Amino acid sequence: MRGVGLKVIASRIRDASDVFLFTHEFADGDALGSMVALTLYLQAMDKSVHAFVPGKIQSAFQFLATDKLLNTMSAAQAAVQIGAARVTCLSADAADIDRLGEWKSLFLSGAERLVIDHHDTNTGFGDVFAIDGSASSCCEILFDLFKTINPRLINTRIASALYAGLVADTGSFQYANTKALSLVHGAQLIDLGALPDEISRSVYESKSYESLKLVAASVAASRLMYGGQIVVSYVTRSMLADSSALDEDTEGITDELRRIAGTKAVVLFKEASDGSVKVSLRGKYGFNVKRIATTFGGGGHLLAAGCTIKSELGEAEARVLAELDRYLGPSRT
Ligand SMILES: [Mn+2]
Repeated sequence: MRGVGLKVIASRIRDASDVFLFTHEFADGDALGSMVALTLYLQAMDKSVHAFVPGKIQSAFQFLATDKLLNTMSAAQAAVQIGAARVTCLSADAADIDRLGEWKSLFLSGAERLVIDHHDTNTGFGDVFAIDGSASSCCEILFDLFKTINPRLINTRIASALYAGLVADTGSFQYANTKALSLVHGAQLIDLGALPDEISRSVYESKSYESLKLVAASVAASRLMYGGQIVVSYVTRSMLADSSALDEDTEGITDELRRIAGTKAVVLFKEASDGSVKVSLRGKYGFNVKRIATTFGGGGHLLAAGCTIKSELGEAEARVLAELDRYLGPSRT
């Protein structure tokens, strides 16, 4: 654990009366599970709490009541409240401040800024931070935090949100970040009422037909490179339009591509609506993709990382491949 540790974060939260919560753009299961769990837990502590999630919230997590609990306050209302009261801002699961998207300046205007994260690349933004790169998910850290504050406040809904984040970030306890402790935490959350079958169904079997068509298009467009070690694929604006899919529907594509035997890494180039290219990287067999993401100002974990390149798709691909050449040699076929 880098930073202040959970006891200090716990005492800052106890002292707060108004809390604004923040997480990263394209919020995944861990990000949304963290926001829902924190909202419910802080409500149970009788805090005034509002969560600000950038962009649109993916529908797969509606079973956690994301529509009722998150993004309930407008930017204008938030600005009024943060000007009138002492508001503690807490970011969870965001590796750097730019990932807070449109809510970055709101986070910065808080009276106090706390950061909880499990991304090794997090350099510790905010006034006080607790970063545990060995935790599988931010939800695992929050579970410890809630136990530190008062374990009796962890009800079934909070346990379900934490379990959802744990399942999402470990790929159902399959990825290398799955520690013995992750399974212990999973078991404890089931004891507290989380339903593993219901949550897995919601996380993995509640995709829109459009998102599946987008996965199919991206698999069809993929290329095996570097002697089959790397699979590269794309999500272009026209692929999104053709499948009637949304930007957030790109979630499952890397999971599908990483299933190919013999591949060490997946590189997915996604054309964003603002003209930049979002690059998602997934490694296997210990292939470090974080070093590639950080070269382009991104971050993440050893085996799951990402970055944004402000250029058109062809140039972004050329730059990332040039970086891969350094590790895999110049033969791209
Ligand atoms: Mn996470």
